[in-house]
Amino acid sequence: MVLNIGKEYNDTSKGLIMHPIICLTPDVDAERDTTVNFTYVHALTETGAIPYPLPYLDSEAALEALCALCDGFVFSGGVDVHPRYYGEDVKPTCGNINEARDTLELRLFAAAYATGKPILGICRGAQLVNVALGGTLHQDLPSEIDTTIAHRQTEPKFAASHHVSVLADTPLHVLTGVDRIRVNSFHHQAIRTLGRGLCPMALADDGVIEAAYLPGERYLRVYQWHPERLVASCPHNRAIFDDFVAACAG
Ligand SMILES: [Mn+2]
Repeated sequence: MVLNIGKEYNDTSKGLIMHPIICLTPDVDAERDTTVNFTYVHALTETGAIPYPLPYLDSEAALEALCALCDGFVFSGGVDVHPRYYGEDVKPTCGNINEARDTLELRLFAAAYATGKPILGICRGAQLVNVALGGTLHQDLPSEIDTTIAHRQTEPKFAASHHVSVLADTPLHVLTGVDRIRVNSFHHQAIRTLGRGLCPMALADDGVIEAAYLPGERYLRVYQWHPERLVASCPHNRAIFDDFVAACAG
């Protein structure tokens, strides 16, 4: 919620710090009960934001009203998006699907996108955002591309396991100033074709799109890896959250 008390509230030279409220998508169970993963909460609070875990809302009016109150949106990791949303049948290699979560997040995306406020997608969240913008996914990366990279790493989730190349002239390159970042990786799906307007921002060495963004004024960035688990160990991943939270506070 942006308090309407003017620019002074966000003027750090006066020791005042803005804490943007960021809507965080949860996992949804069969009862429509929701849970959030603490690592996202921690990354957001570490970088100055206040996470608001989204409940399952079946009222579109409530969802729109909530979007008006929040300063930004994080679409979090989780199970596979139903392939019907990109015009495919479910292949045997597709993983678990959560239709309630698909419904909630696709509704949220539409309402959030309409506000023009910053959007960050992580792992499933990257895939969800891509599909919401008309893109498609690999239903099962290991069986659909030729790769030697273990995108479902066996290392602990806080450990980086493969490199990505950061593409020149992208926001991630401007932000980090480096051409290569080591990232963690626990996904068996990935973006196959990019949604409307999305541009690649980082690629794995096998060509998998590991990050993408919308050029222009709007802040919409998605990451296939989990920067929220690397904020303490990697300044580049910390910068991803710092930058997003600053955009939400702006
Ligand atoms: Mn990967």
